[in-house]
Amino acid sequence: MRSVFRSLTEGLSKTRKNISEKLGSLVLGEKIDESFLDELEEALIASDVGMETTTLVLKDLKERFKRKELSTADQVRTRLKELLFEILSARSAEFLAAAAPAVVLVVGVNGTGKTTTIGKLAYRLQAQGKKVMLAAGDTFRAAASEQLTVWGERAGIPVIKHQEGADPAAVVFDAVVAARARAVDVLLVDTAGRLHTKSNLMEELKKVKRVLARELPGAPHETLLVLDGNTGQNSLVQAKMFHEAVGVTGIVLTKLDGTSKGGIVFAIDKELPIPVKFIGIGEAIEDLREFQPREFVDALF
Ligand SMILES: Nc1nc2c(ncn2[C@@H]2O[C@H](COP(=O)(O)OP(=O)(O)O)[C@@H](O)[C@H]2O)c(=O)[nH]1
Ligand SMILES: [Mg+2]
Repeated sequence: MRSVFRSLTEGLSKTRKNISEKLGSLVLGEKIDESFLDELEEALIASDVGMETTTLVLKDLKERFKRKELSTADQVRTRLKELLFEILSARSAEFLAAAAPAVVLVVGVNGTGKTTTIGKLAYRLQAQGKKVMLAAGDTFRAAASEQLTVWGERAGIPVIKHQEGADPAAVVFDAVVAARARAVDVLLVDTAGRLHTKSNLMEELKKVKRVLARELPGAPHETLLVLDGNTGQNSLVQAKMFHEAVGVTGIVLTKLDGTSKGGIVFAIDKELPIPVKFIGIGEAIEDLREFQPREFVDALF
């Protein structure tokens, strides 16, 4: 079995390169000075960690440096890891503690990995003994619901779909009826992601959400926003926009097996009250993992 740690470690290469080259540029145990910390600050910003987190982290490191608690690159590394871990573990990230049928609405810009994530999540929930159903809420292109059907067939999971161009709210309506009738535990709802700068997608998503809430009190129980780990700071813009429109309860950060700058995790954490719940580390069905702060920080160094 492929190690999660290895995929993550390979994937977070850009962030690790920035931070570790700085930390590793000195022989371990060698004395550091104030300019070392300034350069580390630049390296963190270049890693998409974000201004706020960088400032917070550097304040702690500089104070400790002044108090002579930190004097070597090795000690800085240890403290930095601890700080980043504390930041990431401050938010609880429990996924779906809700009643059945629980509805998970999956939103995000085209190409971020929504449909793939649904396929992986469906497989994962099914492996946990849950009865799963999928709703093909991306009716914009026929290929979108075909893609979801392929994922469904792979795991023997039913897919509720309408024709191309149909109203996604109508698909969702039918899916809730079917999920209730068949005593489904989790209904995963795929959505379109085109033209995220135009308000019609947001209006469409709001309508889907309204219909869900009307047909099933408490639904959607989770609204997952899928972000491409390679996108960097623009992910923050996307997150704010979707959060404003539909209220996101968790983030899925995909493609961390590529050359991603995973530092965006810290920027998201500081700017939005949304925990990262899952990470995607490949295109295969088993390549979705729960987000583990310790593992993530370890992979960065
Ligand atoms: N390497 C990698 N590719 C991914 C991951 N998640 C999704 N993809 C790929 O990203 C592309 C777009 O995914 P898709 O699910 O169709 O995105 P959607 O438009 O948001 O539904 C596809 O080629 C997926 O195989 C991931 O975690 N790692
Ligand atoms: Mg899709």
